[in-house]
Amino acid sequence: MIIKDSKFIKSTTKAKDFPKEGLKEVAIVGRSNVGKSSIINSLLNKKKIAKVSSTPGKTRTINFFLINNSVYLVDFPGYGYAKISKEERNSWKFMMDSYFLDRKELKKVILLIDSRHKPFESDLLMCDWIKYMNYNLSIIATKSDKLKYSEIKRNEKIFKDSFEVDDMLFYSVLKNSNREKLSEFIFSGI
Ligand SMILES: Nc1nc2c(ncn2[C@@H]2O[C@H](COP(=O)(O)OP(=O)(O)OP(=O)(O)O)[C@@H](O)[C@H]2O)c(=O)[nH]1
Ligand SMILES: [Mg+2]
Repeated sequence: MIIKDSKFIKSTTKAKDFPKEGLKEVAIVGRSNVGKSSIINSLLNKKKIAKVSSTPGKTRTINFFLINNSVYLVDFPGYGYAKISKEERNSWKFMMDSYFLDRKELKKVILLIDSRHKPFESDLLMCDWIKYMNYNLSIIATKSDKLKYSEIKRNEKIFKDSFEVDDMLFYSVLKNSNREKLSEFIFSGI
């Protein structure tokens, strides 16, 4: 898909505020700090459309971005952040459930994982949860600028085996050179 137009529509934590036009949606999920908001900025070629921070826990709401007036890209708060209270964890889970448990508009989930690390238990759980709900799932391994080509190849095999997902892309927002490929990857099949 060629992105001609993109705009931020809304941030919310409540199901009653989710868009109601019935447009297709693609969700971006992953651990805190893995690079969800950064990859949205890179994809849309806008430096600050999604808020980025080097401190985990930057995104606290569900954020809807409208692409070409036809598809919503949805940015979520991350998980796996250690310094979080029980109440915050519960409210995160409540927010995730309110969106994911019955979202007909959701055509695909993109799970972001850190290309440098072995799969985290929380990532494997998220992967299982998405599959259990029967959503289409693809994986993007972020921050690939930190790895050598041989390390990418090695980790790709580990990730494909652990997550049992074939559809996988390594990406770096610093290199930013594969934006067309990223767009194709994110929106294919929806
Ligand atoms: N080297 C490198 N750093 C990256 C890349 N993508 C993101 N980062 C950095 O990772 C940090 C976290 O990025 P965010 O996009 O805010 O991460 P997030 O997943 O949205 O985090 P939460 O909103 O807390 O869930 C920032 O310091 C980014 O600059 C990448 O491809 N390469
Ligand atoms: Mg974020």
